[in-house]
Amino acid sequence: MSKCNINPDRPLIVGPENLEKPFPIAVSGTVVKGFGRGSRELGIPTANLSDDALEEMFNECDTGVYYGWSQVGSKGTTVYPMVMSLGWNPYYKNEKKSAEVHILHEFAEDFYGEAIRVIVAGYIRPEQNYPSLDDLIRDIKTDIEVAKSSLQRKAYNELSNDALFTESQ
Ligand code: ADP
Ligand code: RBF
Ligand code: MG
Repeated sequence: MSKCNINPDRPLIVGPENLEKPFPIAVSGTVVKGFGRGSRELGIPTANLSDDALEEMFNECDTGVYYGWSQVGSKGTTVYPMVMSLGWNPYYKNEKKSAEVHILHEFAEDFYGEAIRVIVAGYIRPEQNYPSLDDLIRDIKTDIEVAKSSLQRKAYNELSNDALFTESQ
């Protein structure tokens, strides 16, 4: 899938210049097994968050697609941009809510069971149903470009240095 195949009707920068409540939201958990639907084969693997991390999110957030920063493993390691899907995945008619994080980095190996920390910086769009898998993928590719552009703004970029990613509890 080429990077050019993004939805031209969608803006690449979303949300205000400075963060507004309830953002930023810090979430910590571990990476659990998802449905194994082969999102990896689509080039979009998603680290599924454990239920404890999920609860933190659901108390404050509507379902939908979010963007921000994420770190896997120990504190002090590299922090990468991420996009997150929170909800029911209407395309797949899930019966359980989930939070799935696609990190914008090529990892050499899987990291099931590892600690994951996320700072949610903003909201991109509601969850949608799609006539085809290609349409879903196209919108996710667009979400990725939206996250990259939107995180370049100063207030959003600074979040990658947040204490969540550096300080031990
Ligand atoms: P599952 O249904 O078990 O979540 P996926 O196909 O969504 O399976 O793959 C997710 C797994 O892929 C993650 O748990 C993680 O171990 C691995 N992974 C590799 N690269 C990434 C990435 N860039 N973002 C998220 N997960 C990744
Ligand atoms: N699933 C949907 O059914 N509708 C969506 O609008 C949707 N948006 C997503 C956006 C992003 C950024 C990501 C990473 C996933 C999204 N998904 C959506 C979830 C997708 O269906 C899921 O990753 C696969 O089910 C594999 O687990
Ligand atoms: Mg997944």
